[in-house]
Amino acid sequence: PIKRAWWREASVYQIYPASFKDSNGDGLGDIPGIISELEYIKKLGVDIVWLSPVLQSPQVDMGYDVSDYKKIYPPYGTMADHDALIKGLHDRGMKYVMDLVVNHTSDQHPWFKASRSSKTSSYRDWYIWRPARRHAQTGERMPPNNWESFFSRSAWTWDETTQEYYLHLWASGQPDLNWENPQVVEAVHDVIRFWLNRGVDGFRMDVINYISKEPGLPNAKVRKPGFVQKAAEHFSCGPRLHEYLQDIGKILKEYDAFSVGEMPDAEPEDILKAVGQERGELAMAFQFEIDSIDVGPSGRFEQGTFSPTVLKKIVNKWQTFMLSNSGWNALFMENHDMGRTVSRYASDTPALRTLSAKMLANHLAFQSGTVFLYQGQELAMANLPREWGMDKYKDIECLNHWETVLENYPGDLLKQQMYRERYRLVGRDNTRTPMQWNSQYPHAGFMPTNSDNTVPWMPIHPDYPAWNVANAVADPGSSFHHWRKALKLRKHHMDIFVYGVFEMLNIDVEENVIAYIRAVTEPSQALIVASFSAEEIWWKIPQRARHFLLDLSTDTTICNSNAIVSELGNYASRNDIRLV
Ligand code: TEU
Repeated sequence: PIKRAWWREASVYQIYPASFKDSNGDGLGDIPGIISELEYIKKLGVDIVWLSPVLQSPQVDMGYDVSDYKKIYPPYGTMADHDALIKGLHDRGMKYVMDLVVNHTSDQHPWFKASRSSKTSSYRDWYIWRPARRHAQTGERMPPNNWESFFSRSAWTWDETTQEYYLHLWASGQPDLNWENPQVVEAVHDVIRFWLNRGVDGFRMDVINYISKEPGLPNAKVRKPGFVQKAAEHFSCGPRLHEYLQDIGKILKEYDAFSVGEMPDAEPEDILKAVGQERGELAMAFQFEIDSIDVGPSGRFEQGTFSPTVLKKIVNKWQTFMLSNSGWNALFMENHDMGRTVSRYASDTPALRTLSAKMLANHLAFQSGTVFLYQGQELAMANLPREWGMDKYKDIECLNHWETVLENYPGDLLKQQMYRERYRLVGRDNTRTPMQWNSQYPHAGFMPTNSDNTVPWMPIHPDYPAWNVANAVADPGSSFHHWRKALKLRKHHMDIFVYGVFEMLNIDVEENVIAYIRAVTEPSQALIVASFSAEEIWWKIPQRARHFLLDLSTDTTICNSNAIVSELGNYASRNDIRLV
């Protein structure tokens, strides 16, 4: 049976510091800006705030390239500001989770500078260096294997000074740490303790399942034209992963710290080994099967199509799997690495945008697991405007990919347009436009009014006059209040929504409706129905759920707990319900 724990009952709000609130008018969000909006975050009703990286970094990958693990990136603020943020959250009964990026560092980190300085450096073995191979026919210098970086091209970069390649699964500015080296493991444990002793309540661990690579770093299977190949099977959940996570888990346990591992490309069995409640490793983990529905198997920018039926099967799989194995789900549909859910999975047209956001909130907020909400998701923020040119895009993943598209398809405007459409649908820039606080021209309240001559680091979405915090908080029918009520309702009925059982309905019925039951013992049960149809439909209540209906379909506000009983009463006799 699932043991009760504060982190199972909590909901988490993810903040992207560069885009949340700029307090000093330099065009970049910062920590004092976040502190100035803690009352807003509290009003939403979340319990934990997770900040994407705020540590010292050359910002090659927006801070996911750390150059000093014990220093705050100065444009975000000082260590005192960071302490004040932690205190501000604690004073309001909330907790602070830090983004821990330890699969790799920045190439500007002193560790890497020493490592690349010479083959005899005491830091040489902190990273993954290998000699070149030679092309069988041409004798041309080749990388040690055919692994492809997630940011396009080879995952190896040649270093002239020491005449070897170094591995980087991401940008060449993000060299992978060598976790086989006990000194690396010790240095990471020191960083974890440093921040826990500073009052941080836990960590989100960046691509933590990649830290153990398959010995010998073998070539990946050839699945597509060209030399470089997707190679996750050789570094996802490698042979020593759970040994490393056991060590980290022991430290976290000393502090009763929160943990969520980001585990792309991981199989359910491996995730369960990381999050099983008796395992002593992590509390929960992000898996990316939902994020993969509408992207191709050979990469997020290849063609794919979203399907509610596929979503239904993935949700059912993970809910059932974790609940029956005493694991735990990290529930999310939006973060800083993907498109906005209303545009990607529903509709961001004026008529359907708020309804879509409410429907998606219902669908996510009442599943079993810890709920994660990304900044702006509560406002139904949408994907970038179609007419924005590539000059507006800032994300290295997208820009590197676009470079390869122009190289591989020069003059093929159709192909180029197809990829442009993919960037707009699933690209990471979509969730990195500044938070829209009010309808004030020209910066939507993201920057101080006296900074009109400064351009924000990322353009503000032009729909901010209508879609912003001020309007959402003032409008009882907004998706902001819907999320607020959903989180409140979830807390009111933890026995159902946190600890209750889960049962998906109509699992084999091809329909645009995802309906599931949460239950403890009758009559405390709930039926959550989400319609992904753009039209209003009538939906027959399956016999299984007939006797009890918690109508959270999008056209009714989320009721508070006592109203819910009367609400249920007048549905009991009905055969079907109207879903908007
Ligand atoms: O992301 C890893 C990850 O799974 C996604 O970025 C996804 O793999 C990527 O978009 C390629 O499809 C984490 C961080 O969230 C991301 O922002 C970093 O860029 C990345 O790791 C490297 O640190």
